[in-house]
Amino acid sequence: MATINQKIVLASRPVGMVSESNFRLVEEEVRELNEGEVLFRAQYLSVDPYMRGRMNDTKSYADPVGIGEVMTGEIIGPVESSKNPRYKEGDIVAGRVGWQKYAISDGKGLRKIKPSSVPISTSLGVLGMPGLTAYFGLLDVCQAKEGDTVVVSGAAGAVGSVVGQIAKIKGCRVVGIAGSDDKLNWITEELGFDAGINYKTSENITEELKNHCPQGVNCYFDNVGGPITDAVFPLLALNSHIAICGQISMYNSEKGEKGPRLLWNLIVKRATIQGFLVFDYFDRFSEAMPELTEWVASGKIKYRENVIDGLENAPRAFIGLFKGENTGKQLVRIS
Ligand code: NAP
Ligand code: FER
Repeated sequence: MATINQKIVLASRPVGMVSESNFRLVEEEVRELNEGEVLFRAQYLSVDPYMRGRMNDTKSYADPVGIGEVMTGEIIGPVESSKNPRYKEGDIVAGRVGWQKYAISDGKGLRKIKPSSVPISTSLGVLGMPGLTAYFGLLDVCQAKEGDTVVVSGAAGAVGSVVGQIAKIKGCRVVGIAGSDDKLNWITEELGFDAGINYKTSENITEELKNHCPQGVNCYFDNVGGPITDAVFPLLALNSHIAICGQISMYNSEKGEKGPRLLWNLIVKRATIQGFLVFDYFDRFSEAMPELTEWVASGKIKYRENVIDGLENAPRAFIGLFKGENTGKQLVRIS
């Protein structure tokens, strides 16, 4: 009997906030494999904020998703059948093949996941792209070192939660900014952050930060941008480093954003601000992975996954990222 694939395609380009009507579920038969190809099945799909950018008709480091094309994204799961000598049935592989249940690949760009004590889903989160982003953004871009005060926005998300924990391992003081008291409880009580600020209820983020960062902010790891970033700038310490990792507060913005206007703070503090992409560090992933893996296996880095079941619910899971519905890494369990 033919195997039926399900995939989520881009139905229309969002104007402003993305909605479920921008996506469509389609079904098609899985074709026969050609020589050199491998068929694998998705157990989990990762939904990530960057995908919002791919829905726009603008070229960046990658092409936009075309209308009717499968949404871009990474899945992980077992090889079902293989005509590629490097992969055999049952191997667990991860690949950036889109929001779909089954994928055929020529093997290029696939990651084979070694069996280990941690669930395979971690390869899309704390031991995948988000974890590596945290690692290089904090240690390379922010140059965090013992004794530094680190502020991270989006602190209870996939990247931010790992940033704060690596900073603690390195002997930093860590303050996280996030959008609910439950999230703040998690990062302070369970993850060891020194303090947290709820940006949705705070009357004055700068004043609250000032209390938590008496020596100023040596490293600011920015996941969100906008007013939260404005609030951190006046507290930068001398020779501080700012990593621009993400600007999620503006990904759905319809109006042309102005700013930033607070750059004079960087003059006074001789601060360095740098945007970065995790893929810039591809050649160094093998340097980070053993350390991250050891930290997760030993419990020095804890993680949480927000799992929604069913490929058909992937759009809802994705949209939830922009509403703060996830604590930790947002995943879709497909089978
Ligand atoms: P995430 O933090 O797990 O999920 C997104 C979170 O952003 C939400 O849970 C929400 O938490 C927060 N948020 C949403 N809208 C916001 C707003 N208007 N203002 C403030 N916070 C808002 O996502 P992630 O995968 O870890 O990614 C975090 C950031 O890193 C994103 O900006 C992403 O684009 C970026 N990133 C960059 C790279 C790179 O290579 N440069 C790689 C991976 C990720 P609250 O409840 O706290 O609002
Ligand atoms: C992200 C935000 C933006 C990300 C990548 C980008 C991998 C890149 C955007 C672009 O090139 O347009 O979270 O994660």
